[in-house]
Amino acid sequence: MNHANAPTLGFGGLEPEYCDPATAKAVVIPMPYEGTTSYRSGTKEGPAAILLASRQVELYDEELDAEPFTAGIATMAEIQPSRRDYAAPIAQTYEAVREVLVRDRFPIVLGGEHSISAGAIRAARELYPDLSVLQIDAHADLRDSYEDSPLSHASVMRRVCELKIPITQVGIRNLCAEEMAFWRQERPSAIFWARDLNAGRHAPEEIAATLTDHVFVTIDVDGLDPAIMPATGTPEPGGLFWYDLLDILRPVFARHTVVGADILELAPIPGNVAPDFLCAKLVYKLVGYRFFTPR
Ligand SMILES: [Mn+2]
Repeated sequence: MNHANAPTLGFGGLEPEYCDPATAKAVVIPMPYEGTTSYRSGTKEGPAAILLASRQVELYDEELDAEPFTAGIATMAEIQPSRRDYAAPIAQTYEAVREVLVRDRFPIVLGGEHSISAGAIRAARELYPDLSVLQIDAHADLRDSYEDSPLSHASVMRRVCELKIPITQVGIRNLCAEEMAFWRQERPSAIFWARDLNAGRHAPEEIAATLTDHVFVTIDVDGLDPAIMPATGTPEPGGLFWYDLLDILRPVFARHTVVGADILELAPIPGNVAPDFLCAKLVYKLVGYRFFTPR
C-alpha cells in the first residue's frame, strides 16, 4: 500500500456533520511509523487497517446505550512519518497531539510503533502538569536503550519516567533483567503483572486508584492475549482478553479525565480481519467511555 498517495479513510465512515474537525470532540490521528521494530514487522499498516475496519463497527453501543459517534469523531490526514532520524516521528506525534489538545479535543493516536507515545505523552503533560499514564502492554518498555537507540519502542516508558510522570503498567509479562533491576531500585511505576491479574489478585478499581485526575491511556495491543490479538510484532502468551481490558478501562474513564489515548503496534495479518476490527471497536469504546460514561 502506498501511504504517500492513499487518501485517509475517516473513522467509521461517518456523515459529514459527525466528522467535522471544527466540531468533533474526538480526533483520530493516524501515525504509521515503523522504524525500530525488532521482531515481526508490519505496524506501519496498522492505522489504515483500523480505519478500514472501523466502517464495520456498529454505531450503537449496547453497553452504554448510546451512539458515541454523536460526540463527533474527526480523522486527521495520515501523518507521513519522517525518516530523518528516530526523534523526528516522535516530534511529529507531539505536534499533532498538541494541536488537538489545545483545542480541548480528545486525541486518539493510531500507531505505528510504541516509540511515538513519548511525543503524545509529552504534549499531554505540557497541558496537564498532574498527568499520569495508564499503559496496557506485555512489555515494561523500561530499557535505557535498545539496539543502540534510546528512542526505541522498547525504551518508550523509560523516556516517560524521565519526565517524572506517574506510570501504571498493566498486563506486563516480559521484561529483561536490566529493566527489573531498574524497576526494583527506582520504582518508577506501579506494575500490575499479567499473572496476578489472571489469578484475580487485583480489582480494576485498584488499578484506577493509582492514577491522577488527568490520565493518558497508551495501549500496546500486545498487552492483549495472542488468542484475540495475534497481529502484533511480539505476541506474548498470557495476556488480557477483551472484557478484562474493558473492565480495567471503565473505572478509569468514570473517575478520571482521560485527556488522550493511543493504540499501538497492530501489525495486520492479511486474511485475518479480527484484530483490525478489535482495534476499531476499541477506538469506538474509548470515545464512548470518554463522552457517554456517567460521572
Ligand atoms: Mn509491547
